[in-house]
Amino acid sequence: MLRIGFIFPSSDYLFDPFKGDPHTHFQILTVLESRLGDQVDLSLIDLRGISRNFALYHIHECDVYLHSVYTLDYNEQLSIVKGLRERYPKAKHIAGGPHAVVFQEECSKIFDSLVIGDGEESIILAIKDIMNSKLKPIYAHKGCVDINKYPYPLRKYLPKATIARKGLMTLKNKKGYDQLLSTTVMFSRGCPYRCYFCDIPKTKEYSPGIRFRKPEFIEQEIEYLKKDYDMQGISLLDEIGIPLVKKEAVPHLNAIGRTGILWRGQCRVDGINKEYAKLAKESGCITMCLGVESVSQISLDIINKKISVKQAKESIRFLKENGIETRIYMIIGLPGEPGDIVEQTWKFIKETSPDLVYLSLFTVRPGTEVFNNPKKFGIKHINKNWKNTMHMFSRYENETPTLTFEYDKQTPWGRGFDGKEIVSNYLELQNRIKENGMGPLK
Ligand code: B12
Ligand code: SF4
Repeated sequence: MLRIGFIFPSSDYLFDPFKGDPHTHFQILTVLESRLGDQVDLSLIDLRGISRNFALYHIHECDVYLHSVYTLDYNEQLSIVKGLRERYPKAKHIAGGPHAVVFQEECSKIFDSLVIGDGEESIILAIKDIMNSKLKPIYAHKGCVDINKYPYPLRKYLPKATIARKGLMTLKNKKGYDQLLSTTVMFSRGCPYRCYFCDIPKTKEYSPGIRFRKPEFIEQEIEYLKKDYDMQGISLLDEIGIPLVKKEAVPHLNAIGRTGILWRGQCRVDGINKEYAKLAKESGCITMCLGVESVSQISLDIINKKISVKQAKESIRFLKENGIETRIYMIIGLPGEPGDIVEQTWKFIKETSPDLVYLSLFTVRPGTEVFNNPKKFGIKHINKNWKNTMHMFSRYENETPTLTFEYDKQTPWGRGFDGKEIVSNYLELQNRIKENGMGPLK
């Protein structure tokens, strides 16, 4: 029996790594189990909460280790592979994930094999090849797999207490929701848009577009979570929380609604209209987060967001009218921002009155259009120290953020802000948001 361990790194840069779940790992392990059954012994090696220095003590011997490489985890994963090679020299290491897709050459020197693009079929091939001592250096799957062909991702690879937990459904305006047993879910794969700051375009070269789980499978998965884990709430991590076409959106929401579960989600501002807001509420939605990103239409256009500030205002209104707690994601430091971005952003927040505002500082991530063509965005320098490419709001309570790039003095849209101005704009807004009780909930 081949022992396969999928390692989930410490994620020690996150405020609370247990807010999320290892969905890639659940999916790949479930597929391996359904296709290779008793030929494999599978485990999810969860290093969250464990100090990087002691990680190796928590990793048991396997014949194959799997790694999903994110930029912020890359250095940790390098040191884990190095340590494991010393300890278990015969074990093979297979990697996939966003960082491996962008830096294939570099990653090929570290891992024995790379899985690029959708991994379901490639991992079966790779494991069969290992069984026949014929592992190839790369398994690239061009085109999309049909995600409805595979069983829903099983959670049994982690203890029950890690899966069903409290604190994910907390509301700002209503008490008691923090006590609901809940988890995160993913009902889609991919995104059809091409925002220039977003880190999935390279992945899209392999698997373009967006795919949703069929309504009946969504229902089955939620029923499984209710039955085996007593789940009362789910947090949808899909970036496009509601399918883009009406004939898919309505059955999708109805399927969630039939299960009677409470849910929270996120979507683009053009993903909500009057009808969807009402349907979402009826299907159990208690809070929705919208990607407003910026109140500068020029910035939105430069980053190819393909939304308008007017749409953002309307969507916030539709959600609030339906009693859905409304949260917005915003970014400060984007190309094209006007000199009075702080005042314009504050005016927008006061006027639309969202319940919470998650404000991030713009970070340039590898694989994005901005990273690949900085000149086009008036950027003269990008810092490639990956550990700074972190833009989470909860980090800056006791730490002053640093920018990971520098604008030219003169940019295609006028004067470029210097780093200090951008950080000061960010902190000023962050303070106002906090003082007005609109900051992220703890
Ligand atoms: C859900 C999600 C999460 C979840 C689950 C993450 C996970 N590791 O499973 C949580 C909330 C934990 C999370 C956390 C973070 N995330 Co996240 N996340 C996503 C999201 C929305 C979907 C990923 C997912 O689980 N999809 C479902 C699975 C089944 O599909 P998949 O991951 O694409 O994997 C398939 C293939 O890519 C391939 N594959 C991938 N890896 C591997 C590995 C092996 C061995 C094999 C065989 C195959 C394989 O096979 C899978 C099946 O086809 C993506 C955006 C996106 N649309 O892809 C961002 C995304 C991956 N996250 C991102 C980031 C930045 C983060 C954070 C660092 C957040 C932050 N604070 O800044 C943390 C990192 C924590 C961590 N250590 O994982 C970036 C990654 C950028 C980068 N270059 O690293 C993305 C691309 C978002 C973005 N647009 O910027 N995330
Ligand atoms: S920012 Fe959102 S809408 Fe834009 S490409 Fe990324 S996931 Fe898609």
